[in-house]
Amino acid sequence: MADAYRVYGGPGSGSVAVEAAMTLLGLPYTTVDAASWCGPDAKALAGQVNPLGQVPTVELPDGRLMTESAAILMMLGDLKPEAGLAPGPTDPARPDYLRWMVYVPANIYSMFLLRDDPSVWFDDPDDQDHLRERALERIKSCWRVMEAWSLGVKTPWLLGERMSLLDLYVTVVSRWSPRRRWFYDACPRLGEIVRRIDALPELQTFWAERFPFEEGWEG
Ligand SMILES: N[C@@H](CCC(=O)N[C@@H](CS)C(=O)NCC(=O)O)C(=O)O
Repeated sequence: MADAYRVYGGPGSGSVAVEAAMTLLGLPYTTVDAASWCGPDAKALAGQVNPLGQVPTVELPDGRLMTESAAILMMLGDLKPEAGLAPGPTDPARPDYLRWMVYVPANIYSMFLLRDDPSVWFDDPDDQDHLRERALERIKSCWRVMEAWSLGVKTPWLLGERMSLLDLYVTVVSRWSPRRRWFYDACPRLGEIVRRIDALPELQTFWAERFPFEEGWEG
């Protein structure tokens, strides 16, 4: 597919948010399994396209590379304004969109490297366990902050009457630790929104392939 995006990622990874957005926006893409859990060569594959060896990394149709999940999502949303999944520059919802699209990776997604590979910071296993626990506490407190903001939003979706890529992004990231049972309990308003995204008919085939609702998936 000459005009297709190539998404380096993996099932259950941050690439799922990008792939789901492309699915909703009708953008053609192919996937390359490059998340560390996809096999022995995956990390090296990710390293060929991203100096940090991280996914998602996207090769654009013109061959340029793009990293950073939120930046990729915002670029895609702006490419297809007619889809209404991203408030445009003059939309009153734009400040909240930019704020929370950056908040999620800056404060929550970034904590997962501390949990997945604490040896980057500490050699001692006890220190590593401590870092893992503290990172999880930080993730929880950051979700609570977002929940408190969302309680003031009286519309069906986080940014108004229309679903946006922010709702989608939160849906994917909220499937990771501390996982959904905690999330529904601590963040009921966000929980209601992500469950609506989980249930979108147009994403059911996609979820089954890339982030299936398997036994015990909620934690
Ligand atoms: N800031 C990046 C973070 C990406 C990230 O941490 N991806 C994880 C997989 S979900 C990863 O590749 N981890 C392996 C590593 O960091 O070495 C983004 O928002 O896209």
